[in-house]
Amino acid sequence: MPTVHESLAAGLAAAGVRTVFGLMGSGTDQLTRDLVEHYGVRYVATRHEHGAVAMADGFSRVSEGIGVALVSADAGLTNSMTALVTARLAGSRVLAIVGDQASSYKSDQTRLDQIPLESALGITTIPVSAATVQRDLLHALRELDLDRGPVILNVAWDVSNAEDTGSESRHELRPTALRRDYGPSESTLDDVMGLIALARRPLVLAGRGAIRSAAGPILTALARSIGALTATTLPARGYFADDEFDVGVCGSFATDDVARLISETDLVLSFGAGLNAHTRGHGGLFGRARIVQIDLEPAVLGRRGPINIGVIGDAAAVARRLLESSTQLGELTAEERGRSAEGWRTAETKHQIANLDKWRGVDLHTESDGYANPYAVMRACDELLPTERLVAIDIGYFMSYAGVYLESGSAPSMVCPWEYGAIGCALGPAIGAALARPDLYPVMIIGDGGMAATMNELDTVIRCGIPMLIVVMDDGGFRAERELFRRREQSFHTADTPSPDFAGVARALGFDSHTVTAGTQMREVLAELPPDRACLIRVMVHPTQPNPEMVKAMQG
Ligand SMILES: Cc1ncc(C[n+]2csc(CCOP(=O)(O)OP(=O)(O)O)c2C)c(N)n1
Ligand SMILES: [Mg+2]
Repeated sequence: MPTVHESLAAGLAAAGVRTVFGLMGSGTDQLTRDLVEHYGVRYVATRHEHGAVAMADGFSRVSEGIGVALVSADAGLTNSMTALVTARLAGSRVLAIVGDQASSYKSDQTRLDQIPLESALGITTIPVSAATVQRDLLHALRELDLDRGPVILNVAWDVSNAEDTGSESRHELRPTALRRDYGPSESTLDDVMGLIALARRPLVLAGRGAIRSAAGPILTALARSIGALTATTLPARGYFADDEFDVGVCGSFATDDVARLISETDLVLSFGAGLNAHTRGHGGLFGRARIVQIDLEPAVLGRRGPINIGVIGDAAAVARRLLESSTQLGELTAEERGRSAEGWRTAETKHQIANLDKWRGVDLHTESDGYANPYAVMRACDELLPTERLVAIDIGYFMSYAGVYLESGSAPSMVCPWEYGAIGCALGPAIGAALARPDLYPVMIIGDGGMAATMNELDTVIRCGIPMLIVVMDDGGFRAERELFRRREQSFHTADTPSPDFAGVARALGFDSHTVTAGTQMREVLAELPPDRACLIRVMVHPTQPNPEMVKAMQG
């Protein structure tokens, strides 16, 4: 009879897991070893459990696969909590296998009662037992397949080492494909078609859920059929790159010209987007447009703001049904429809979109001694880095420089793990995403505060041989906090923390590194950048550099 850890390893391998992230310890060490030694699974050893879960999260955000993290009991769990909550808020397909103490240890006061703690995170928590281990894993995989967010498998170490007493009734572990099997009623779709028929300027908006359901071609066909422009959320950036009627990113990080265009819409068809305040431009972007939100997860519908119709269903499946109905609509004359058949896809709009220039009006030149102009730095990145790139952005005042101005490659290639608002949230996901998508050149934009909070994983970048470019926007402290103090007309020196020499630290860890104090210097450095080596560039940014996009975003 196999042990529980052997059965878990076999089940994970059978489910197609080829990469796991972890920091081993009580409850997960045997499983880690089995996965590597018996199934050839790639084990990414992280320096902190936060990193393990964050990397698994990033891995799942840009790939079809699930992200698997293995962390140990007690402090392994508590160390991973910020990343677990982030994954939960993002609905990421993360399987966290968490060790636990044997039940006989539970009376020891230093031990946590883990199950209530895990459940309190709002995450589906499955305590693995020796009699049900295979069912437990199947249950977890099915939850993940249904996009119900992360799952914790809690494995006490005595259970891990026990015999799998249910193994006699072994059934084949095959992830299900239930998620596309159900859809909305005819009458709901009729209501949506009613709004489409009336709309003069419809907008098809795609979020991560649309990418997950591979809805791209069908959404483009729908947009063409109903005369809609297309747009994406920031994480789905680039999803409609080939459509000449695509306006790009919708939300707080859209340029003013794009925001003006989007605000003319009278119907938003949102596919797999959470429609949070950022996407809605803090309420201002969609004006009085009607909003139809389509999502697999009922709880998402209308959660972040008013909508007119909520449709439960898979993005591609719903789009296909709407496309079928819209074909009939296309047979009506313009008069019968009350608007032209081309809708918003007119020659004039095409011209307007073709002439969008995100750099128009941006001050790329003002620079004080010793400090680089951050817009010039972003422009250098945008123009000189390989275009098929992954872009990860951390949290801070600097974030809109990359959010607005740095394009990413074929979607999904944006990693913005901002759901829990934690500084230092993005390096782990960037590493996980880079390992999931070695075809993309990984670029990480982070502040000095965020870097200091997460730099323990720099070494993981090197050990994994990831040719990542890390750009640290270093303004010697917490610019976002300075901004809040400034608004209250208070002094902000408490938000200043002089940075260490990140370039020197990175060099010691094996990175190429540079310190940049001018936009032109950034261009020179990037022009010489070897694409196959990890590199950290410390960009010195003025401590009170104004950033109108961020001021706007922070007002909301
Ligand atoms: C875990 C955590 N602690 C504190 C904060 C509050 N906070 C938000 S932005 C920020 C500043 C981050 O500094 P840095 O990475 O240098 O970016 P900057 O704002 O300076 O551009 C802080 C401290 C937070 N969001 N998350
Ligand atoms: Mg800073």
